[in-house]
Formats: sequence, structure tokens, C-alpha cells
Amino acid sequence: MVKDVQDRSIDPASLEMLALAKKAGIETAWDRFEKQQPQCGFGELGLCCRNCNMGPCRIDPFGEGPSKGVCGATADIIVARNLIRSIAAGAAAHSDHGRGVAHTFKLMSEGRAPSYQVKDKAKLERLMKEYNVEDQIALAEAIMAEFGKQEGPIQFTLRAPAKRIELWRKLGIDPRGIDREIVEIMHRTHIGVDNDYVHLILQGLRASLADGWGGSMIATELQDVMFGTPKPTFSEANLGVLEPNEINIIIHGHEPLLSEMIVAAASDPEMVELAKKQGAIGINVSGMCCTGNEVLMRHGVPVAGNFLQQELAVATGAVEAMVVDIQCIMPAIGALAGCFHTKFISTSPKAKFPGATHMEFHEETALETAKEIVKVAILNYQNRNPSKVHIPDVKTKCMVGFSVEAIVGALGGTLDPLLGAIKSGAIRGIGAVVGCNNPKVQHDFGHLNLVKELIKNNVLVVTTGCNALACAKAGLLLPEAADLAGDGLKGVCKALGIPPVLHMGSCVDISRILVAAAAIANALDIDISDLPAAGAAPEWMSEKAVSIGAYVVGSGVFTVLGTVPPVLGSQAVAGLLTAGAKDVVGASFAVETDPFKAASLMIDHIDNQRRKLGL
Ligand code: SF4
Ligand code: MSK
Repeated sequence: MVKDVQDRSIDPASLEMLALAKKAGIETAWDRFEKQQPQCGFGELGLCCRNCNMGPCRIDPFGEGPSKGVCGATADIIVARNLIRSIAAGAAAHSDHGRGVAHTFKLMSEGRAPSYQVKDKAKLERLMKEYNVEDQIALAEAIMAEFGKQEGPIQFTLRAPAKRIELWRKLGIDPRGIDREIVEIMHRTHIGVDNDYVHLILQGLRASLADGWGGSMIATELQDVMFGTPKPTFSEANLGVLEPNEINIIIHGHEPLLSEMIVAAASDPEMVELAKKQGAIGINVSGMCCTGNEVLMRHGVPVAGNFLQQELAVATGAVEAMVVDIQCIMPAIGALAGCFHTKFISTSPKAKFPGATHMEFHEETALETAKEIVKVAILNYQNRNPSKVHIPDVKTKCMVGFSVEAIVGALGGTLDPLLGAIKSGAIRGIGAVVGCNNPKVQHDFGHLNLVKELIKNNVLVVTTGCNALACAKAGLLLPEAADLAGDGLKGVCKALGIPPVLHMGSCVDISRILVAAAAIANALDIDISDLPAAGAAPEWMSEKAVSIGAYVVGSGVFTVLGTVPPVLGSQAVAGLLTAGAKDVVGASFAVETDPFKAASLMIDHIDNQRRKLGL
């Protein structure tokens, strides 16, 4: 547990704001985390069950109290059920995001969402070919049907290497439909249904695969079609991107459906004129969390920070509006915004918050609503209290937007130079580092130290989500960061003019990493589980991260978690995840809270894989 404010983060902008918040008596997630101590020991071990009203039941981990719930459920059953319910929630969140994007794509295709257009025609055509359909509406219908499919396969799962698909089918974990697998978890974990921990975990893997190769991949692909496939671009990151003399609008959450429109509305000359009339010199839109990643990589919109910085951004007193959609938005923002002039504006029909003004966003009228929101922010400028404004003078340049297409482009149109560098050992392997922040660990410490260790040891890092934003703030997304890399990786980066840490996007864009892994495995004629690659989520906290971890392992990639998942109450489940899974799906989890040791585990794994491949 972190006690001293100065130990809460390693990010200088956050530390500056945390000191200010302490002085001003502003409560943050770190304070609330401390007030929660000690957190429930049964919950931490996954040993508490509330699945029926004979409970709640809990199992005594020391063997002195009850060893079974009222129904007879053991620790193994309870831990497995709790874990896969988290997977169901995470897969549902990503996939419902994907469904929202697919729905907008369908409306756009039918001419009913005039604010949206096709920006990547080539990708659209590739998708139509993949789905074997003749027109855009048929594609929209086929993709929408993936959610309610009963028998599978989900089309994009066929992008996995043949050996992987064969394994999924043999194990019975090839997903049949996105919604079906999530619903089946809820059914199987109801009292008195599935009570075999291995069988439960396999269903968790199946639902997670429906997320990674289904819902998340649909979100990524259709976002690229509608908003453009990211290309390398430069921008800036951290709280210093807020402008003292401009209207500051922060877009926070996950769906680019909204943030794209806010970005467009804020550049409307009428809006800029109105801002000037209010005495501001312009309108400054910046992002936060994954919707921040979306507009960062497509438009170079600066990003104010990652998950744990959302309250700190409001505490700068310089934010006219924090506009949110779905996921990772703290309900605490409402009360905090009330201490400043900040308008907290919710927009999703799915997500309302205490203290927020709800301006509901619909695809048919998206740009109009976005303009109304921007106008509310502009008119709020006059309410800013200059004596409460404090913007840390901390921001860093970053290079972002490495979609798979962009990586292939940077390599000269083929994966061969990358494969050559891996074979020669110049690049030892690939590390996928992703995930959230969590006040259980020092903010950004796990992210940055793990990534730095990996690149120092010639592991090329691909990143998304809040890890990507931590790396952006620390300058690791710049080509110059190659100087921190080992000689081999440094040489490759310098030759190609790329950073040693490649920003691949938001959380749903981990699907890009799956596509890249499949392409490399296919090129080498091996399975993903044979690649010299490893994954990590050093500061994860969300249920989406549980689903991500499960589909990454289910796809064959060894993954290290930096915060402890609530599974240690069952030795059997913990053993299955950290060892047994290797014999089943060819990959397993490790838990390591020390990022330096986590890096060693990943590097050892990569070296073993290299040896097995004869490299
Ligand atoms: Fe207790 Fe079983 Fe009900 Fe869970 S399902 S609350 S273990 S009786
Ligand atoms: S935003 S899920 S805190 S990565 Fe995707 Fe960051 Fe985790 Fe949310």
C-alpha cells in the first residue's frame, strides 16, 4: 500500500497535481483506496460467492472454517466461477463497444448516419472479400450477425493460424457466437449448473476468444473503415497539453464514435469564432484513456493522461468540459467537477453518472449533438476561476499510430525485414505490454520499468491502452528512445526511423496485436504459441483486462500479470492458469508484481522459444 503522496506515481505531472490535491483537500482514487484498507481477504482470494441467496458464502483459506458454500461449492468452483464472470463482463464491454460501432457502420451504410463516412475504402473492400459479400450493407448485416450467431465460426477467428484453430476446435473452445459465449458463462455460473473448475475455465477462454477475435476485432476493423486506419503521426502527452488560454475539452472513455465528432465540431469555424468571442484564443481538445488513444493515433489529438489521471485533469481547474461515453470513467468525477467550473457531460444511452449533465448522443444526429456539447464547453469558459487554475508544465512528444498496415508500411511493404531481424537475433522477440493503472501499485512504475527492461534487452515492444499512454508521457514512443534499446533493436529502429515501442492503439486494438502475431506465425509456418513473444499487463485493474489476458493466453501467448488476480484461494485454479494451461493451449499466465522480474520472465520465455525454433 502506498502511503506518501510522493510515492503514488512516478509521473511528474501527476505528482505535482497530487501534491496540489492534498493541499486543497481534493480526494482522489488513491485516497479512496487507502480508506478501503484492509480490503476484503476473501474477495482478494476469490473465495466469496454471492451467486444465490442462500449465501453470501465464503471459504476459509486457512482450513479452519467452512470449506464449502451452502450448496456445497468448493473453493475451486467458487474461484473459477468468479473468474469467468469477470471474463464475461470484460468480453461484454469490449463486444458491446464493437456492436455499437457495427450498428453505426450499418446506419451509415443505409444512409441514416450522415455524420459518418468511409475513410478507408481499401479496408472496406478487403473486409467485403473476407466476408464474401457484394456490398456494404450486406457486410454490415453479416458483421452484426456475428453477435447473435449460434454455431460459428466467427469470421475473424479464421485469421488465426490453422494449427490454432484446430486446437480450439479440439478443445471445444472455438467461439460459436459473441453473445452466446457470454450468456453461457452467466448460465453456467448460476447456482447448480457447471461445477467443474476446468470446464468452467475452458468456457471462460471460449468467451474471451469471442472478445479478442470477435467483438474487439470488429470494433478495430470498422473504426478503421469509418475513421481511417492509423498511420504514424506525432503528438504530445500529459497534463501539460491543457492550454491556459483556450477552451479545454477532454474526451474520455472508449468509443471513437463520439470523440471523432467532438474533434470535428471543435474545428468548425463557427465554434472557433464563438470561442474567441468568449475571450479564449481557441478550442483545445485532448483525450484520456482509450478514446484518447483513438483520436491520438488518427488525428494527432494530444492526450492528457491515462486512467489514474482523470481526476487530476479536472483538478487543474482549466477544463471547461469533460465529455465521456463508456468504460473506465470514475463516478467520482461528478462530485469533483462540482468543486470547479468543469461541466461533466455524459453522452451514452448506456452510461449515466451522478453530477453529470446528460447530452445523449445518437448516430443519426452525431455531429449536431457534438456541436451542442462543444458550445456548452465554450460558454462555460467565462465561469473559469483563474485562481483555481494550475496546469503542470509537463508534456512529452510521441509518435503514434502503428496499425499492422502502418508497421508493414514502415518495413517497406512486407514483414520480411522484421522476420529477418528476429531470425538474426537483432530483435530477440516481441513483447506486448498493455493495460490499465491501479492504485495498488505506483502509477506508471510497472509500465515504464517493464518496457524499458524489455527494449534494453532487444525486445521490440508493442503497446496499447494505458500502457501506451504511460510510454507516450515518458518519451518511449519517440524514435530517439531507440538510444535506450539494446544494440540490435537500436540498429533496426534507427534504420527504419521507428521507436522501439510501437503504439498500436486502444484496448480493443489488442486485436491488432493478434492479427500481427497470426501474420508472423503464418509467415514462419508455426503456431502463435511457438513465437518468441510474450505479453504483460503490469498495472491491470478492469474486467476487460481479465478477458484480454484470457484471450491472449488462449491464443498462445505467455502473459505476465503485474497485479494479483483473485484466484489464489484455489490452488487448483491458480495451478491451471499458471502451469496446466501450457499443456492445453500452449501458453500460461505468470503473476509478478516486480516489473524487473516480470521482464526477466518474459525474456527467459522468449529465449526458450528461440531455442525451440533453432534460432
Ligand atoms: Fe453459497 Fe452456493 Fe449460493 Fe454461492 S451458489 S452463494 S456458494 S450457496
Ligand atoms: S482505458 S481498460 S484503464 S487500459 Fe482502455 Fe486504460 Fe484499462 Fe481502461
